[in-house]
Amino acid sequence: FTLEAELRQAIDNNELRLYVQPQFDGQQRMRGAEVLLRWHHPRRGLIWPGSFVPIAEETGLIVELGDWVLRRACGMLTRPELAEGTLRISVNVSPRQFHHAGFVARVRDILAETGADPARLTFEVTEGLVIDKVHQTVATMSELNALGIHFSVDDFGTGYSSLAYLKRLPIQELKIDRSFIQDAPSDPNDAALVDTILSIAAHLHLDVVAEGVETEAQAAFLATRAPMLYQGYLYARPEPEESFLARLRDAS
Ligand code: G
Ligand code: G
Ligand code: MN
Ligand code: NA
Repeated sequence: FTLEAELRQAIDNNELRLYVQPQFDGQQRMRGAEVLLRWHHPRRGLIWPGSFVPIAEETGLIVELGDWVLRRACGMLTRPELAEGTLRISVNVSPRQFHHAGFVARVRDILAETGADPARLTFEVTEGLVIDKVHQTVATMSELNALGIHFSVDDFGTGYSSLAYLKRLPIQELKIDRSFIQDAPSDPNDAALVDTILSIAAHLHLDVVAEGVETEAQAAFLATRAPMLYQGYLYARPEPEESFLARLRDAS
């Protein structure tokens, strides 16, 4: 069996799991969470998305996989622990999934099916989404924006998007890639890059999430800069959906 053949079966065999990693504001209040896919393989054990999302992208399986993730994330939003609150749920959307014909229609179907509030959803996309497809990207994003869905640029600063594209895209948030966060407290070059990203975000009126915050020194550095959300092992690791919901019950 190849991983590809097994991945085709993984949804039907109920082997995929939704993990959830919270995002906090500067006052340690939880404001949102990112859902992250994991594959509980019967023989290989827990497989991280880095090992199978690229295969899903290449084979087109990402469309079905992406639908599954979105349906589960929307289902989670309607659970009592989340339904009444204001927490945002961020879902990763890959380029092939985004540009697949009928993406907007399927998002509408999943919203209708689950009853989730689209105004609580953020789609995380990467800069590669735009390559050769500016008009299509803007059009699709605008349709989803009209439903209330926000867009966040994931891994910001590591791709090839120009600032001209950034200005034209109807996005609401930038996620600072963890490679910049890592050494920002000690490396003046990384500190300058973080400040540059924060300046772009401020000028374009975008929210900011710092990802991969692992140390107090990184958090302290960021706290002196600008208001933003913090996501990383320092605060919480990605955890199974049920323990995330239990965390919300404990907090209330
Ligand atoms: O959890 P890990 O570090 O292995 O994640 C690796 C990559 O997989 C990240 O870039 C993340 O965006 C991506 N990823 C995680 N979950 C999903 C998902 O549900 N859909 C897509 N398209 N990518 C995902
Ligand atoms: O590319 P994307 O941002 O979607 O991927 C998020 C990935 O980063 C997830 O796989 C998650 O497990 C991982 N992650 C989250 N917080 C941290 C952290 O503090 N340190 C590291 N090294 N990885 C993290
Ligand atoms: Mn992400
Ligand atoms: Na990222």
